[in-house]
Amino acid sequence: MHKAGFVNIFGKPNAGKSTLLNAIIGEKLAIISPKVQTTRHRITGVLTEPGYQIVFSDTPGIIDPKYKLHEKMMGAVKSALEDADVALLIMDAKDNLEENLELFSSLKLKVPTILVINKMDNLLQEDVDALVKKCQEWGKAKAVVPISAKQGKNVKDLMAAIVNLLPEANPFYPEDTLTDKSTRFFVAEMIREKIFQLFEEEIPYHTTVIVTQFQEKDTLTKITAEIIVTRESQKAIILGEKGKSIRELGTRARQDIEKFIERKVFLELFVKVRGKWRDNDLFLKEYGY
Ligand SMILES: Nc1nc2c(ncn2[C@@H]2O[C@H](COP(=O)(O)OP(=O)(O)OP(=O)(O)O)[C@@H](O)[C@H]2O)c(=O)[nH]1
Ligand SMILES: [Mg+2]
Repeated sequence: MHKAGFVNIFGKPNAGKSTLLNAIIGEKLAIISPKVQTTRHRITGVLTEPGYQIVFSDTPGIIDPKYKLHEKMMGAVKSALEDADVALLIMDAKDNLEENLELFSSLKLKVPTILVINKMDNLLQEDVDALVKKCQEWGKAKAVVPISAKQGKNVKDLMAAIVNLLPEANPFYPEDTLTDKSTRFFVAEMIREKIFQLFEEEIPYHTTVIVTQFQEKDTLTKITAEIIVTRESQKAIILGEKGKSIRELGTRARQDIEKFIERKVFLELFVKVRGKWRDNDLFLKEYGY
């Protein structure tokens, strides 16, 4: 008997969805930051093991849309709600339980769900146990599993609970498949991650990144990317004094990209101002949303 299915991860911003996807797949597919709303796309990661194949989807954190980019992000959540065979409902152990349960109920999922209590490393074991008990009383999840996605703690138990709920099916993808996203996508995301790490306040939220050139040369890969912002003042901040900030950004991003594609990289970054790109359908489409 072979099992296979789509297991989609849902939760509030910052719950640790992307960290969990990476922990399960064992590759850094999804970017991570301490800031909310880091993930903007649905990102799949395929896990193929003897006896089963799981297509995991990381999704953007669930929010009330404030502009069109948010609407696109919630569109990615909606598509994942529709094709899940199993849903992982993940919350930060320190976040408000009632609020999270209300959100999870509002998703009206008809498929089996697992309630995942993440960041258990921030709690004492007795508090984790009490929280698990309360979650079990909720009654809507097939299983409640406390984990630390960051430390990889209990991820094996979570996997066992998932496989238990998987439908019987043949694999969807060849066994060496890792994801459905392109290398260009991951390169743009790695640059975006560094923007989330290096810049404060509104900058990361007003920024997107597109790869405009990706050329494999003999000894290295030449990549050109554009960083799109909404205002000249943001461009000036990203560039920094005498280009200091963008150089730092470029160095950090290049190191990650080199690790990912296992080649030397020459990375060239440009900053462009596109006012209101987040509310403009044409720009959003051009930028991959
Ligand atoms: N202490 C602790 N921190 C964690 C754990 N898992 C994730 N984090 C941290 O929580 C923050 C958010 O993690 P992400 O994986 O980006 O969260 P997300 O749910 O994907 O967030 P969005 O994409 O914004 O919706 C990061 O700073 C992570 O390092 C964990 O198990 N323990
Ligand atoms: Mg994320």
